[in-house]
Amino acid sequence: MGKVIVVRGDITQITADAIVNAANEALLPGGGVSGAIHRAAGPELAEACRKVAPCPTGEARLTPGFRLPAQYVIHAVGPMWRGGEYNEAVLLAQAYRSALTIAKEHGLRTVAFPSISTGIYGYPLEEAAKIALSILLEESPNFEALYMVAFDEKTFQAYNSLLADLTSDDGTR
Ligand code: AR6
Repeated sequence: MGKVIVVRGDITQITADAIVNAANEALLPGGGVSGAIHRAAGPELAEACRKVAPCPTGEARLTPGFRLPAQYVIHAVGPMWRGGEYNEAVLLAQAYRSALTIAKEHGLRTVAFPSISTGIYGYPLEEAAKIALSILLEESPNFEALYMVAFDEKTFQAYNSLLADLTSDDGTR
């Protein structure tokens, strides 16, 4: 059975079969983790994105990783937070599931995620973490390892303590 591992760091430095990008529907470089991934991968990434764009919210697209240590980038589009009554939770879950479906289709064994939608898109961290980790735990048997890469301490703590709660076997969950 595969593992879900929360790490603190910069996803552009992670060696995995694929890293996931928190992308926008146009698959344009943008800011946040997407900007960082495009800078590290080089200009070929924007060109590859152009060929597979657009990507509706909740879906994902695969490109090579170019100059990244990761072989592939899976571009997943999470929802913009608009107060919680616009299907945000369903769309966020779909973004994670779509990324993992593409990974399985390509036989990828290790995939690293950023915290999709909780930066520029404003999704509340704790709620997003519950959705993300429940899907990663459910899908982990299909992979060698799934990583959640937290860029800042607050995100790291939120995912780490929730993962501990969700995987404790003392019967309290
Ligand atoms: N490694 C890992 N996580 C990172 C990194 C990094 N190098 N840099 C930032 N994060 P965001 P969103 C974290 O805003 O909310 C872009 O312009 C960040 O701290 O990147 O889904 C896209 O093009 C946060 O925890 O993505 C879209 O237009 C998490 O990554 C829009 O922003 C996600 O924050 C998507 O917004």
